[in-house]
Amino acid sequence: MQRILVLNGPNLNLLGKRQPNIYGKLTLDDIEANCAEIAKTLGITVKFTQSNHEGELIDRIQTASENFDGIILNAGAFTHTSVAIMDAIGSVETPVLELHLSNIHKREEFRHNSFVAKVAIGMICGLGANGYPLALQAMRDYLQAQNQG
Ligand code: CA2
Repeated sequence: MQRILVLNGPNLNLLGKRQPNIYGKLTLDDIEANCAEIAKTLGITVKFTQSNHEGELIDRIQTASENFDGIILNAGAFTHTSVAIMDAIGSVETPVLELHLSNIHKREEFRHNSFVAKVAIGMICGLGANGYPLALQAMRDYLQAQNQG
């Protein structure tokens, strides 16, 4: 059974409470509950976490391989600024799939660059909360393919 860590970055704890026009009405707890349901149908285990702190996210990326086979990462605004998170991903074997609720390419210019994208296996963005189950399925399939290869 594949074990997947869903890691959410800064301000994502505010989901559903502010700016629903951009990020939707669901709270992070709602999304976590959806992920737990989907995990059962996908035959995977999922741990869902959030941190507002760059160093904490880095620690979780560095230690993920102790308990997880893959990481789904919505690094929030650190996506566009953090060479340190990029380096952490680059330094581990655990595959990372980048995820965003909004379509970062359709938004302000400063959101178009992603440091995470340079080291991620792929990216899902612009599909709102639906991106989370899609990312879980994509990571499950990626890990399965790796194990067969
Ligand atoms: O679209 C995404 O998932 C983002 O990672 C969300 C980040 C943003 O900085 C990225 O460019 C794209 C922002 C998360 C902040 O979430 C809030 C939710 C509700 C109210 C305020 C912020």
